[in-house]
Amino acid sequence: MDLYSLALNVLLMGDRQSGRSSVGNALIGGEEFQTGTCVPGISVTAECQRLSRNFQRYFRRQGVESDLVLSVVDTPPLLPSPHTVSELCPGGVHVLVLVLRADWPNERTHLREHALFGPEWCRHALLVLTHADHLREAGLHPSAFLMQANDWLRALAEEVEGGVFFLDNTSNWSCIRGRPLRDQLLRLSARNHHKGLSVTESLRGATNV
Ligand SMILES: Nc1nc2c(ncn2[C@@H]2O[C@H](COP(=O)(O)OP(=O)(O)OP(=O)(O)O)[C@@H](O)[C@H]2O)c(=O)[nH]1
Ligand SMILES: [Mg+2]
Repeated sequence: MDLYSLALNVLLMGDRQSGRSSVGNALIGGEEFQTGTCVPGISVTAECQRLSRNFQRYFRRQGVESDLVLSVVDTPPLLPSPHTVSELCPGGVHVLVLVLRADWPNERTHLREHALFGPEWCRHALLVLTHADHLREAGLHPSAFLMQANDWLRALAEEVEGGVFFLDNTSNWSCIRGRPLRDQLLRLSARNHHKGLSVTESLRGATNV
């Protein structure tokens, strides 16, 4: 029987301590990206790291079972260089996962995806709000949270084509919550016909932006 394989590159981006590495672990289904609280001003993740996993017979494509080979690139809080992105994501970035903390809604972020990818970035992006357990503790439903959110966060939530996903890591979410997030990623990538997002032409070869 024929078996297809689909390889997707996922780039995590977000501020210091936003929960990027935890989201990476949920996606890959393990604890391989190092997570933890850091001394003020220094991130646990100091350089880009790429981890891959093959999910066998993960979905059906045109009626045929297909493997999903997911490569996740974790990043430090600074915008990765165009060179690094091109090197770690050959074939482009299929999905850009923007990670924010739901319990720090006043924090303006350093997210500057457009600087790397140009205006196309939002067609490949989805927003993950971590620390959703704090919302639950405050008795706030995710939809109510978004309605009350700052203008920039509401605008961002509407701009990203992949939608918004709430996560908390207080339960066994790596395995439980990883699957729906992977499925959401897969749907978004399919809408883009699994075409990768490339670093803006003008930035190719540059070492910094
Ligand atoms: N309560 C709670 N804690 C979380 C959640 N997600 C992550 N954390 C914790 O927050 C801390 C930071 O998480 P990381 O995944 O390391 O965040 P990061 O963005 O990779 O951090 P740096 O690499 O240091 O910038 C860790 O102690 C996590 O266990 C969540 O949803 N709820
Ligand atoms: Mg990290």
